[in-house]
Amino acid sequence: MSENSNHPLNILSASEISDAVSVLKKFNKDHENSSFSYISLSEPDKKLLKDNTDLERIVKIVGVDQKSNGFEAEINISKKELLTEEKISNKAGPTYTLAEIFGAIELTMGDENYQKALEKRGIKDLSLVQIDPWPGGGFVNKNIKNGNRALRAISFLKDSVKDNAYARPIQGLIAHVDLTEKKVVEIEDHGVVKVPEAPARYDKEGQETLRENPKEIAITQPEGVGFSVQDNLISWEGWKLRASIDPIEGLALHQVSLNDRPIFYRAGLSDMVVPYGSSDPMHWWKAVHDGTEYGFGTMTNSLTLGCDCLGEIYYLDAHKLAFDGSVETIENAICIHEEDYGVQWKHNDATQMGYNEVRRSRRLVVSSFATIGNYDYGIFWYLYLDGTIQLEIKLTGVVGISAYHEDIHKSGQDFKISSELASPIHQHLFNVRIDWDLDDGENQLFETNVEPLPINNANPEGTQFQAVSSHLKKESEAQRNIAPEKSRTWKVVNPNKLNKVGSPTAYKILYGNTPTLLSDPNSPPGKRAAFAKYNIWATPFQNEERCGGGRHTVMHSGEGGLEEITAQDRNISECDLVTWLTFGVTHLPRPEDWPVMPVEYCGFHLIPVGFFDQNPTINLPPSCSSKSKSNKQ
Ligand SMILES: [Cu+2]
Repeated sequence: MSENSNHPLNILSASEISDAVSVLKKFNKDHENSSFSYISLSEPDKKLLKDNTDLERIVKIVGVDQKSNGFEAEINISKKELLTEEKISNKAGPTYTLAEIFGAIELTMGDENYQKALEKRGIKDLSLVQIDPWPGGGFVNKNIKNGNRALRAISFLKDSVKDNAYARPIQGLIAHVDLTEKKVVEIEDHGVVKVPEAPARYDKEGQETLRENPKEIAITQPEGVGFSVQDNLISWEGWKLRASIDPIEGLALHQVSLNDRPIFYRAGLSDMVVPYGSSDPMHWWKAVHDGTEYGFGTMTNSLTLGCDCLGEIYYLDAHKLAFDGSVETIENAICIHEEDYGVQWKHNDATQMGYNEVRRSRRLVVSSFATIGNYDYGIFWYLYLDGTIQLEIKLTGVVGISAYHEDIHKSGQDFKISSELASPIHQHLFNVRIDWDLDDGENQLFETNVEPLPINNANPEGTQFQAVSSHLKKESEAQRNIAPEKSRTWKVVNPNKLNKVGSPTAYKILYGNTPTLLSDPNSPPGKRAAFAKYNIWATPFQNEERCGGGRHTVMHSGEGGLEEITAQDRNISECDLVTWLTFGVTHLPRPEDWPVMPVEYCGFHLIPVGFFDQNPTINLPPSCSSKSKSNKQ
């Protein structure tokens, strides 16, 4: 990627990040000892950007100072000026920095009472103990002073350096770490449960035998790939979009258009929560916001060619601000490639022998992976030839785990996944914010339900049903859940652009089966993750409204999220529309999820409805690959 290209939405370069930090430290010497969690482009006003691509680059840096106070600074890197610097309220603090996470591990490891609790369990070799710090889920230990930042540390035991420590949870032991005071304030000990013994390695060397290698599938594109990339601008089959990595949201898409018709301006993960539903003392309090508390972008992986990504791949690197103010490059952070996707359309004319028209579908994949603690999440955006856009989240990694004990664990809340281990019931709920720009204008939101018609003279046999659409005109009307029995969908409409049949152009939001939040609305997770109460919310665009659970969520009790954002009940009847889509998985762990979980999927589709006048792939030429072989040839 060239360093000097200047589109306002280009990915931040390494030199821009180091320049920004230098400017910040030059204007405020106190930041020599600050630790950082976030840098991102302050994206320019989208109206300004429409007619002007030569704009100054402004970034936002977030972190915590030496006294654990959060700060947020805006820096003009084009002019090397510090524009603003504000303290972040300690009621709702910024994302944990890696310095705090490592600090919590170190403080726990060095705590005498923690070491004594380990000794009670027969554990003396600290080098084999793995400590995982967790946010408190909105529950604050009584010994943590109001306004201080904190983490809880739980522990696991390895039998060697390369071992999977999650096989041996150290049950009943939680260290409460006050990050502001830099000390362990309590060792919570619920009693000794035998540490499980069986190993659960998932690497090659950890398996007794490996099955025979399946036959190779080689994906080659001898004529080259069908897409082109310039900086972070991707073009493919009429689609144009930009991709970037935001420290909190992870992979974000910008200015998505098809045949020069805008669809949405920006889409990214606004928040995410993993509430646990078990009564086990190791888990009941967990409800981590993996985005705003840890950061999908900060935890993004470098992808490996041929392993993570198969075929003809184009990679984009991302640069992040490390906790110490240096720049880290995540090589191969975003993977771009094409995939064959089976049949796009087909008809076999039964009246004419041999008249068989078939066209193949393909999709462009823009993806990334982030590892947050024991879980790994793939963010996969797919663009299809027929105008469909799909977001798929891939969930994998290692499930939360406890040493099984019949007095602690309850069927229905804790699932035995091996003879020694139980894994608690929990949810993974994602919220994606989409800033629509459908057909370049103001948009409306409709809900469609399909309902049976009453039996009467017009419907004497009760065979009839109909689609009933209603215009959602206020924020309060647009807080809705899926209803599979009514085939419920929502439609984003441009009322000022009509298609050939005279209806406004539109895209519909189509979910699969997806849960909403199960925590009580008055519980800390219920308040902090209120965004997950509804599958859809809608708001009129406001630049600062980016996070469904509030801009900063560390130690907060529910301020600033979608409930507060929509409390004014603003008019959305025709506006610069933003939808907030909640979806996810309620996870009942199974033996097959151990020792590492096969990928589980969730997400949604955005499908054109009258955006085109007919099947937009009708003009696809037939392509019957001569390289395919069968048992007959
Ligand atoms: Cu899970």
